Amino acid sequence: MRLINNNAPLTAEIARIAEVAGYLWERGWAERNGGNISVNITSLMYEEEKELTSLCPAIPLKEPVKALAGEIFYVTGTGKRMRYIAKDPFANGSIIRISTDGCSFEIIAEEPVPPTSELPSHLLMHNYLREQGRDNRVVLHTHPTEIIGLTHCKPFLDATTLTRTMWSMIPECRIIIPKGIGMIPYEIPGTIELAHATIKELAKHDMVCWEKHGVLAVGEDIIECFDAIDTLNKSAQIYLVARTAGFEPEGMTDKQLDDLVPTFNL
Ligand code: 2HA
Ligand code: ZN
Repeated sequence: MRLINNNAPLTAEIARIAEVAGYLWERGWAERNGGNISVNITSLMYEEEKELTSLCPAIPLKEPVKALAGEIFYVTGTGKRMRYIAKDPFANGSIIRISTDGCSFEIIAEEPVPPTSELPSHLLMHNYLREQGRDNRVVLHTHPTEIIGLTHCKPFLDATTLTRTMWSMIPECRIIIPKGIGMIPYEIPGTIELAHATIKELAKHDMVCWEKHGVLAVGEDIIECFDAIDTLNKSAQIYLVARTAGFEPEGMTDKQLDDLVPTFNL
């Protein structure tokens, strides 16, 4: 054990990450090693923990993340399955520290588990959000079945159409996802191109769909990120269940949606 075992806030945060990994598996959104998670845990680390020596040589980053210099993240491991992360987050993920020049990272605990292939993308997103002064700690990527299904339907590749239709299925979707949903045309998974396209959309949204691939959400809290994706997927399920039953769902009216704005301070 490299971490100090009486660090209750850190232990609780890792337990919340494991809890969400379990939900992703239970929801059927995490086939094989689908999905990945990174959480900024710098503020939860004891000073001695922040100084831990590296478990492996520093790993260079193709694009520097200067706004994250010295910051510490829990990240899920490459090829690791959510169902196992849920049971043992330290055998299936690791704690990394960004170098002081933002050009590389080191694995400092608990075991030298190589991070997700999407880590450079996650870090670019954390870096961008930090530069914007947004209070972001979490990047969560997963494969929600019904939402991915909708991205196979041309009209929903238009973010405005997707957002309007999903909002109008249930009031909660309008309330929980007030900034709407961005849409990224298909890109190869794990590429920097996908990361840059996502970052553009994060200027306006906290959640983006990746065509024929999945969803990425950012936020302050991992449970809230999960809840937002869960709410969006619920809307997608309602839309599809109506279509399966043979009718086009009516959807809430513009007025019904607009009336939620003052009521819930959206
Ligand atoms: O981590 O989901 O997008 C596996 C993936 C890549
Ligand atoms: Zn994916």
